[in-house]
Amino acid sequence: MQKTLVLLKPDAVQRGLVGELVSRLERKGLKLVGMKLVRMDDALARQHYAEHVDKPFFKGLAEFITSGPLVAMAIEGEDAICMVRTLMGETNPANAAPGTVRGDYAVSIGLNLVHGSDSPESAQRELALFFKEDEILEYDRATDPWIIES
Ligand code: DAT
Ligand code: MG
Repeated sequence: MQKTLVLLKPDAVQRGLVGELVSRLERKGLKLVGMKLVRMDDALARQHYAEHVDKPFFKGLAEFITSGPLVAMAIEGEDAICMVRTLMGETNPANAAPGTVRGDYAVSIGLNLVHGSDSPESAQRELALFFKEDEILEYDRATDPWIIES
């Protein structure tokens, strides 16, 4: 089992797509183990996007990501990191396949609706930026209709 951080970015909240995007993760069978509405500030943006701080697009990225509330989620599942990235689609919506979030709903590389951690190390680091330990709940396998115990 893996945990990963998913952000429904300010454009998703503003466009009223939160329900639809949460629904896509739920229908896939991924488990929601933490969720909150967050307004990122500059300091958090620099920490979260540490790998991009020196890139030319960082200023715009930071302005966008701090521009309004976003939904932060802790998502759990087998291969959750890769599954979320596949559901999101390519970073540039021009290359994102139909059926993915970015393929279906986005036209701009900046306003691309979702974030998903890209490795187990990033997931651990990023989850800690948005959630205290006790804000991520233990997932109850006993009630999971996707799991057949023999
Ligand atoms: P991803 O969000 O798919 O992990 P990333 O980590 O490379 O992509 O970049 C983080 C975010 O930064 C991305 O969602 C949108 C923005 N971004 C990336 N490359 C960009 C570019 N060339 N121009 C503008 N924004 C960019
Ligand atoms: Mg990334």
